[in-house]
Amino acid sequence: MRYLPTMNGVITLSEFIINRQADFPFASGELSSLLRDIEIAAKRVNREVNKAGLVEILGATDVENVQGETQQKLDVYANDVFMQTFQNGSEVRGVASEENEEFVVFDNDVSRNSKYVLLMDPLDGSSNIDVNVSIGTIFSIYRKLSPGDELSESDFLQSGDRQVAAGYVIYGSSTMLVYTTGAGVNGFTLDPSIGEFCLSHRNMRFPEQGNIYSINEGNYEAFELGLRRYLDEVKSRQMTSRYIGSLVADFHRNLIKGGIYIYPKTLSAPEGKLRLLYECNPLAYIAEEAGGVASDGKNRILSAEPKELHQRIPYYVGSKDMVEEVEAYLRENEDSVPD
Ligand code: P6P
Repeated sequence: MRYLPTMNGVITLSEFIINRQADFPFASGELSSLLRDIEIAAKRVNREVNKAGLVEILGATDVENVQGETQQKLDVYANDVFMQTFQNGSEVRGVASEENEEFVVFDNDVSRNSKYVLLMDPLDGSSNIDVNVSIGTIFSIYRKLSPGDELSESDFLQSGDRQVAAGYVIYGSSTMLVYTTGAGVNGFTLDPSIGEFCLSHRNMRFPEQGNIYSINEGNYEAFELGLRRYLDEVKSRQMTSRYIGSLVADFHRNLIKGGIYIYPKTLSAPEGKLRLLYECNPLAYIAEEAGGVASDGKNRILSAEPKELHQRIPYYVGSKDMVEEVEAYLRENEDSVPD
């Protein structure tokens, strides 16, 4: 007799990945295995992030971990956890991380034949840890381009359109993993009672319109004229300003409620602050898969041709109508002399 579920069961991330793999008949399971490696590392980082406040309080006594090592700064710790997991998992040939100047190559026998590379910001917004504000991990996965077991920087300098998967983990009031492989965006919430990420937000969509704008208005005077006029306009409509200072947290809230996140160029930082490869591209992939838009104020983020690993780019991401409206303000004022 065929089993017929008697209740709407909980679907774990692992089950979801396996079910989805069936949708890709030629999938060899490596990407599924890599996504599960990310899940394992996220659980380990989550455990330490949740203690961070305690460590901070105890920080004066030089907290040591069980190996007798001095407690590392959490963003370096997170980087180590992900790197160790990827090395053990052997599903990526190499990783480029915000925490490492150069990309890292995994040279064990299995990794040598891996066909993927990964880029990540292991713990974005980590300056917020000691004030207990949500932080996040951001990751982006590409197929390796170099032949055989060779690997070069060009394998990491691919446009965002070529990503095979991307996602983020948000360590907040709950811990969530949100990702896409190009067939929509799904969110999984960690259930600590069973230690599993469980499907909680199926087929996430950016509301086309929103009422929230996220930007550091402390830099208002340094913004270009079109952006200042846009901000003046949204204030006149009494829209809601929400800026956490943690990209993943602002992006996640806007994805659910509708809104726009802006980190623009300024006179002193003409390329803005955020990194193209491991912050803007993965979230842009998620945004577009969820019906949103991501641009540098003029051009689509996912079309940008990277020149170096840690390059920055101005960033406008969120609800379609909101990004398109601010782009119009920028276009109409791009040649104007500032007020
Ligand atoms: P500012 C965190 O350092 C970060 O990269 C993003 O997570 C955040 O949105 C932004 O920088 C905050 O930067 O200059 O407004 O403090």
